[in-house]
Amino acid sequence: MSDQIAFEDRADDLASVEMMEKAKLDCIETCFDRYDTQKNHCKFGKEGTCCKICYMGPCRITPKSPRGVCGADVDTIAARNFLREVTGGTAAHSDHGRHVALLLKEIAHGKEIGYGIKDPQAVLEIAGLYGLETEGRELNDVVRDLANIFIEDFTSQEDTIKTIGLAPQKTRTTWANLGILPQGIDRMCVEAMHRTHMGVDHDYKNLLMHAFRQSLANGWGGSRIASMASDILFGTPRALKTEVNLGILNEKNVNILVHGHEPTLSDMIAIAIKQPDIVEYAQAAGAEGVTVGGICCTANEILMRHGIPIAGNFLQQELAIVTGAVEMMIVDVQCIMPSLPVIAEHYHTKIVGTTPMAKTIGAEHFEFDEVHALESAKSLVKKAIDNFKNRDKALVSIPNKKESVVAGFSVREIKYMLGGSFRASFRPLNDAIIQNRIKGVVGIVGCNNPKFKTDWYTNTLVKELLKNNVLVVETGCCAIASGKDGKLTPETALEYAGPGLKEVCETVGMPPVLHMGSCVDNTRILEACTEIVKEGGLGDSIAGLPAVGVCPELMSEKAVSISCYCVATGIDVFIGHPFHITGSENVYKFLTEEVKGMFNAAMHFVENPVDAANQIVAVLDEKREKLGINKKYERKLLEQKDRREVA
Ligand code: SF4
Ligand code: MSK
Repeated sequence: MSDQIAFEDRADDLASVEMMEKAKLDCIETCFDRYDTQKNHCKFGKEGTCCKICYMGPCRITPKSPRGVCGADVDTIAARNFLREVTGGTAAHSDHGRHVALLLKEIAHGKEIGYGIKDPQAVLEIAGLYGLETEGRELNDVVRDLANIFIEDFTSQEDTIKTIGLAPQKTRTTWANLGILPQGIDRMCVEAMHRTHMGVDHDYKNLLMHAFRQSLANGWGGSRIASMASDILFGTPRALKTEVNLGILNEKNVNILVHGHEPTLSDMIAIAIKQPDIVEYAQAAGAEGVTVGGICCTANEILMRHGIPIAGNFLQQELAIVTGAVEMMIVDVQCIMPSLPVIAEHYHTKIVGTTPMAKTIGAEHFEFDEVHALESAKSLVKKAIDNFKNRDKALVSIPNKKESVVAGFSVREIKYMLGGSFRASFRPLNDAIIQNRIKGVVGIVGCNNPKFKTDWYTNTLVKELLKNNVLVVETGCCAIASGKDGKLTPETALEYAGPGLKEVCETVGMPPVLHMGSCVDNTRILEACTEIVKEGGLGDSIAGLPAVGVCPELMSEKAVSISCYCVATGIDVFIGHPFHITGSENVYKFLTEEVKGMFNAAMHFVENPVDAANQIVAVLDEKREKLGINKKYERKLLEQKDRREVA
């Protein structure tokens, strides 16, 4: 076990530091220790210059051997590797979307199942986006039409996916002119695997353009479908208050953690723990009650809809078990570390997998019965309660650290915050941007990564941006980071906001950092950008908006796909460390410079968050300049006469 790096330099939040110290005392190896043993990363892998696509290789590109056995050069190899990463990301997000869409279809077809339509208003709103007739129709018929559209977006062979039609017209025209409007999501992924097979597409630019095309099938396809179908089934999020960090675990309660991405079972668990018979069952087992907390994006899903507290983000999944106070961790798909059962063995925690397509050695498998969903969820909760008696009190130590958060900012909720139910709209936000009270909007999204001091980049960047009157929107593990750092309560965050931003937030009653959901919910940010364009006064394309995306601690392939669809949509993306492409000057140049000519946006790799903030502000100013709105905002105290004129 390594003690080369001080624990305080490993994570920005003290709960994690405390649990790293406990892990060391308990002789537990975590990802931070394993990172130390892995950190002399292979140069070829890091730079994207290793190819193992065929069995004449693997080939590694060096100055002495500039081509693989087949003749592929470094540009082809780096671009093929990159496209395969984007494919992994697109597939993960979109398959998640497919599962929710299929569930929606089953419900619409009347299959007896333990779920229903929770948000009929969302059905009508979303049907309207697709131009579906709703007047005088049964809700179920409309849902069936929507489910069919969603599913066809996966299978369409020749037609462009319909969901892309939700983007502004000018943005779509850009894609059409570049020939990157995507057909079916499945086809886009299969085509990527075909094109990167040995001996197919060798032109790095052609490969990279497919990466953008395919990523659009994610951001304006699979992910968007996941968010919409989830809103229909589980409810469109509304602002609510809860807590975040490991301190949400309760020593007197049975503690259950839900971890992963799909909301289907976790949503039902959130309902199950409130049932009186479950509370009685827990009390009979000697506990005071049951606490459910979330890890990663499942956490964000049930936080946004049920106010269930968040125990932690990606790098806290192992540390949560180290508290010794977790009876059960229920996992589904994505971002689950295979080490969990190994760590759980040292305590009493049961790791339970719930989906046949994602199994982990050492985890128990639970077959969730969607037909009797609530009963099934209750039976799993009871198993966790039964495990309470096995807890070793001597091993329990829960950090006394948690923060309040306000979350749940769907686009509908932002509109409501801005204009109330009578005049719900983006107008006040557009006006504030035009008047330069708000310089622009920055989305900070994505994971954390033990290569960095956990969450430090996000936390530093948020402070810098708020100071510069930038409205911050967040999803995924970055949103959890800000929650832990106390930036998701209106009061604390406003302390950091510049005068213009502060004025707007105070007037509207909105925090300057908005938690918009899980990593598939990045599409809510695209949806918000679309609303801003529709509202008027800031150009006719997302590419012209003063908006930027940031992925501070790039970890997963999903983040690579997200970065691509943001750039293709015209949003510059800042990333805390480079993709595995640095071995190819041409690929690097294409993604960081040349794409700007096509999308009016590019990738930027900036390792220091203060430098990133300065460069982001420069990008926002440049976009404001082009819109002709880059004037200094003068705060003017109105006299009675002026007020009458305004009225
Ligand atoms: Fe080597 Fe070419 Fe095979 Fe890649 S595809 S492993 S570069 S021979
Ligand atoms: S969970 S993809 S570590 S955001 Fe969505 Fe967090 Fe990234 Fe997983």
